Amino acid sequence: MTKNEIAERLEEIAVLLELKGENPFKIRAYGAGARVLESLETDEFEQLVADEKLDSIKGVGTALAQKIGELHATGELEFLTELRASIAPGLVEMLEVPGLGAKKIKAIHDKLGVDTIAGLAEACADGRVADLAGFGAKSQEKIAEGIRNREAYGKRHLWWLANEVAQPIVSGLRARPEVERAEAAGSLRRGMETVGDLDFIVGSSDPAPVMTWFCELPEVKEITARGETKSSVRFESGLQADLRIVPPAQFVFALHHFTGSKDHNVAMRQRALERGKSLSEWGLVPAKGDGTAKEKAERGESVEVADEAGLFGELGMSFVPPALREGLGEIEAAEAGELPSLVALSDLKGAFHNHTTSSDGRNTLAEMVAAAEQRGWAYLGIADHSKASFQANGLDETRLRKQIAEIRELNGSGRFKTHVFAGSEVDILTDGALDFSDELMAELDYVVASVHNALTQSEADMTKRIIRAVENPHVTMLGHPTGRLLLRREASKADLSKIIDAAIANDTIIELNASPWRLDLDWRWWRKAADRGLICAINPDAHECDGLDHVAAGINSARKGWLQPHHILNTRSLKDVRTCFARKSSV
Ligand code: DGT
Ligand code: CA
Ligand code: CA
Ligand code: ZN
Repeated sequence: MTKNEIAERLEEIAVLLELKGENPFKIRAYGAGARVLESLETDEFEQLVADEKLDSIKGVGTALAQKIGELHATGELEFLTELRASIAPGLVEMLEVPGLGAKKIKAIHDKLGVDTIAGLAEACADGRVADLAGFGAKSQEKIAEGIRNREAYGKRHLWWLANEVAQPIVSGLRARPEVERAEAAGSLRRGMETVGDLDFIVGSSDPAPVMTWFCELPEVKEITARGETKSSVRFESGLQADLRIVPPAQFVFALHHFTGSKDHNVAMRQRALERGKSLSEWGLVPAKGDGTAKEKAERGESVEVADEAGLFGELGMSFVPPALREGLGEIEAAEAGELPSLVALSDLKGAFHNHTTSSDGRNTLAEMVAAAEQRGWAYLGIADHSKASFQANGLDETRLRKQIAEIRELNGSGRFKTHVFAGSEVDILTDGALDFSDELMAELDYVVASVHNALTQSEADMTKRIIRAVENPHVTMLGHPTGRLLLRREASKADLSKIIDAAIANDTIIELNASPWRLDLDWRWWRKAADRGLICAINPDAHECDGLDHVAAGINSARKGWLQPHHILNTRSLKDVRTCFARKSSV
């Protein structure tokens, strides 16, 4: 088991012990142990294990060292297995309800005897939670709302996670000898931030073995419908998937239909009708004549197209990328030949909002830069948290100055081809002031200003707060503007139109935070804002090396927002980014 996986297990032990109300010193020892591991370089850690010297690390006693050793060697820990078994699963589930930590869950369990989410919902409904010491009516309402959201949200899934399930299945389908073509359609293909279910489309003249293969995938937990050409299944995670198998000649029409969106399809069908044709999942057939569209297609009356570009071509349009198929003017633009040349992942030359072990990241500065270099990036911005984010181990002035010096030295050393920009993710305090002085910010290459606390301020206060930060001449870009966490936390209330106006007026960039849990600012705002001159930075907000790859999720959203390379700061060369940063920091 790797160092970071072991750290996760130790965190889990700390939470489970807290649920059991164990001795606080014991709990803290596991939490501290996890953080110590995170701060070690991988080589360093492996050496300590090999030398059996784990207990020489400050804060790691003999017992903990022994447990880490066991996890490292076997990937398992009897102590943890028994601990998990000793706690009601409902209590662990309650940790997913926003606003409920281990301490509160224990109080609810001890005083009300509640150990399921359903029981907790009941206790909220009849007011027993509000009566508990330390809770009150407000926190009871928050818990009840959290449970309701959890149910509603349980029905959708993050794009990133859905895609991780879908891609191996697409590859598996394509590898089958009976399969001519296979694709994942639906909201996944359109790059929506969340996905309801997966929609696989296959072109094959021999559906039976393909259907059997799909329904017998090891990750299938339940087959909800099974037919010769269409089946639906549910995976372990709750994610559902439809598979439709069509004759190869129909593949393109089915792919287009089931990619959607519904609004796009309605507009496309309307357009076909205006040309005397009927468009459906079966084909593109003459509107006149006997029978349904399906029957006409089966009689061979459909035009033949090799790919989707051919289908759009039949209707006098250029190819509309799936990202744009939301019925938001893409049909008119495609007809006029005015579709944007959308930004692509290969256009990115770096990113600016990334963390290291100096704050709450899991990899060191050097590890992060090596990972950026591996991805061929010309530059990497480091923006660790500032001191007000103490829960994320934010840097104070002294530690930040030390980090700036380290970054300058690294750049000077020529060790990496990737240039490192010294930045900071500076907290926007509740009144809109920034967590660092103008003098210190002037020493940085750039500043990402973000809200991390008091997320529930009134719309007026939050708007004023963010605009004040956006107007600060040292602020290069605004980080995750609404603070939303997809499927978990609603966006803060703020007047985004006013904030965008202020950003444009002050030459401040707005981030498209590419973390699959955020995708903030949402794609629906970008088209209009970029038209008016707003510059976007696609930032992975990476907390570990692999997190850099999250820029792919940001690219999805940017494309949905009709963004082109020139709208995005991190498509520019190192030289041009320097020029852009210099304009702000010299103020
Ligand atoms: P999701 O699964 O909720 O994230 O969203 P989609 O877009 O994947 O929707 P889904 O799975 O219900 O259906 C896939 C596509 O099939 C959808 O985007 C468009 C097409 N479709 C489904 N139902 C209808 C319909 O009633 N009318 C039209 N025009 N198209 C439909
Ligand atoms: Ca779907
Ligand atoms: Ca579906
Ligand atoms: Zn942040």
